[in-house]
Amino acid sequence: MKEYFKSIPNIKFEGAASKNPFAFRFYDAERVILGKKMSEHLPFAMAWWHNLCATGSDMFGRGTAEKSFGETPGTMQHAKAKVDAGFEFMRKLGIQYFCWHDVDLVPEADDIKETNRRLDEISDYILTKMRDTGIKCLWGTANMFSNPRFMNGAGSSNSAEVFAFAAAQVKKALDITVKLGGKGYVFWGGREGYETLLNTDVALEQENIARLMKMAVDYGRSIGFKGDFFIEPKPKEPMKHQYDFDAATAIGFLKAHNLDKDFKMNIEANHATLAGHTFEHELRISAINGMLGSIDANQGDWLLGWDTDEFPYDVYTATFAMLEILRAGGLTGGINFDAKNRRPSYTYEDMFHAFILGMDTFALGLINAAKITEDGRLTDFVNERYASYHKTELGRKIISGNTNLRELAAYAEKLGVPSQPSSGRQEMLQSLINEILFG
Ligand code: XUL
Ligand code: CO
Repeated sequence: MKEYFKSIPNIKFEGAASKNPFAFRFYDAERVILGKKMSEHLPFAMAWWHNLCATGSDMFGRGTAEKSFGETPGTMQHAKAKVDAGFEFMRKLGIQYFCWHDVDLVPEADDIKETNRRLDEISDYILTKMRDTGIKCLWGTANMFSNPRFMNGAGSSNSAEVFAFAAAQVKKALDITVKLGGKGYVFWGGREGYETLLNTDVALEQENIARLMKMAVDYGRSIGFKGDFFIEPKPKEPMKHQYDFDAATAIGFLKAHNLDKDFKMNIEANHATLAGHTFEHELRISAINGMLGSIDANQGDWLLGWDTDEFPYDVYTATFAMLEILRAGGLTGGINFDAKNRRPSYTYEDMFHAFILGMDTFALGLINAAKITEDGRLTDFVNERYASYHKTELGRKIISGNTNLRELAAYAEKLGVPSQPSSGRQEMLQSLINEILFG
């Protein structure tokens, strides 16, 4: 079997003092934290598209990275070489899962029947690799945004024929997800949005997206898919207005269309920041609705307004994200690096450095979040801050729904003036975090 990343060894944990750029300093798969192995807390996944397909091309220039893996792009030999390279890559890093779009796996043919035949062939091949390595499929999805037919969206297209092609792609992507034993199936609404209301029937578009999702649930369950469906919210890019703006919007949409029992959120960090939220905000909103499923781990750039999909480096963000994940009792999905190397970092070595950075950043996030959890002072503070709802008769009446405006108005009049709410102590708490992290 050909070795693609010959110069790169298996990446091992060597500890914080290691100066070896091909070792983990913080990610120690076997280390037990809060009763679970790091590898269980952090089910890392490789995104097929960024890692095996993308070459760094942008609207100003061609790709810089060589991803032919010795074969001609656009052929099934190339598709198979990507499988071989991908499994070698994941094995060397100890990554347990992968995620894909249909057209990441095979070159799309002009006729959908031929594309589907190619998907059958490549998934047979991937299955043999999965059996050999124990590496699993986290989720699959259909790319319903690249082909020109999806210029006006997929479920939200103005064309019923395009809707039918979107349905055909979802059906096939579900077949392959089930065949590969995927834990989830993702809907990222790439072009499910609009540019101008002047030409758009928003109500019909949104209802049609829900119809497509309902058909996916019905079909998926009929072929034995027991995993979660995920919506991956993003407010804009490529469309100006995207319907799945953020977690709150997507959850409201799912509830309005009775889809909330089958769907959870796949929260991407850079999408959160595009929506004007922190990553942890999106995780919290998903978790309190019982819909925290999976995450796309990456980060944006505070100075740029688009989806830069950088590998996670910001340890504070990873810490607060892992705190939310621990609070929620973990993810039903995993941690997919929907992230790409910067264009000038174009070598095979850089692909490994990027994953080492991302995995170590999340390992640090987990270690820190466990310290904050075990310390307990933050939780105690929040509990105390809301004590009036739990420790007084008035508060208990409000949260149990056993009072009304008349009674509360009488209470307020009797009191005349409420006592001052307690201080939020934000700066003290921020110091506390630094003390726990660096003290
Ligand atoms: C695009 C994005 C997608 C989804 C899957 O911003 O995040 O790659 O993760 O379609
Ligand atoms: Co993503």
